Amino acid sequence: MTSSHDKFRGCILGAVLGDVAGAVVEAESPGFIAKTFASVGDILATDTVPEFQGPPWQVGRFTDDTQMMLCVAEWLLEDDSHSPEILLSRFARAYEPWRRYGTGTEAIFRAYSQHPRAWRELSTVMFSAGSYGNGSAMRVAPVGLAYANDLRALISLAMESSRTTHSHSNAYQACVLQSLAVAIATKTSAFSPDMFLSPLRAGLAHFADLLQDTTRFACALDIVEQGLRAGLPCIEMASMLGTGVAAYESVPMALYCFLRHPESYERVIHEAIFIGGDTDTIASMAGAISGAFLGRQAIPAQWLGAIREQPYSPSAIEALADRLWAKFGSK
Ligand code: R7I
Ligand code: MG
Ligand code: MG
Repeated sequence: MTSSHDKFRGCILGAVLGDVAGAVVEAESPGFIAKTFASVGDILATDTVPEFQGPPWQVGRFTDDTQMMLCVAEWLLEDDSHSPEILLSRFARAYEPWRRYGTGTEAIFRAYSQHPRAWRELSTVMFSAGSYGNGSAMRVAPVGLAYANDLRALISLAMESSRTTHSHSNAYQACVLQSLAVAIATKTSAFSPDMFLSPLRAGLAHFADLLQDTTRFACALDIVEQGLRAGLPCIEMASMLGTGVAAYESVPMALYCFLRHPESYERVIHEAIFIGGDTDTIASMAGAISGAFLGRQAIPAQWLGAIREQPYSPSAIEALADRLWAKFGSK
């Protein structure tokens, strides 16, 4: 049986690697990706790819998904008050524009540097009801690891981690679904789709009780369940669920990639990337769940060797996962 220690490592490394591999083809179509690359190994063996603006993208670098997820992990470790403002200040300090942040999120970081005391209001600078982009769900995995055994704390922390940049109800719901999926994967080694889908529906019911509209995610979970029953491939589900940056598309899509291939991290990442669209983010979220379920040993060493980052080398990322496990692993 996979140890919880290995699951913590698998989750964080699995998310980072999904981002690193998916970043190479972010926003490309499935046709282009299939024509250009034969496999994830092939993607990771590439040196650079042209960037829409600016210098070429160096394969092996991670994007905003990982940069902010590492901030969430450090925040959980170092700020016991779990203040959203402290998290926002971490995001803003770590912000590097070339990591391809969402436009709304960038606008908030810029506004925060000018008006730090107005941090509570900044989440609506670009979208008046708050963003429903996937930018908060893609960074929430550490909350699922840390509060796997405390549902109330998980919901509260998932929302607090979203609030400063993504205050739309769909973003909150997405964060709870993604962190819950990670939590369930962390706690179990057995598998059935219902072991995931039932608690996720219960998580959504929490928001329905608050009179929030949960229709988008409730429908998406129904489609996920039907797709699994019919054994539909991820590429076919992509046209039903969507692969865009809206959280209500990419979060259910990532979940499907994992639930369809629970036995293989490699397969999950392959599917999450070759469906096209928001590939870094779907692969990162699917990779977090799959890594938490299968553990670090399921992640190919050769893939990890393709990560080219400092100071967050694979061993430094693993050390961060170890610190999370030391603090939260027995809770
Ligand atoms: O969610 P966010 O941080 O972006 C994350 C994505 C991931 O794919 C990353 O890998 C990175 O590439 O970017 O950034 P936001 O700008 O908050 O949201 C992303 C996009 O969702 C926005 O640019 C809009 O296109 C759309 N969006 C909305 N559109 C209309 N009305 C989000 N919220 C709204 C809205 O309320
Ligand atoms: Mg990204
Ligand atoms: Mg993305």
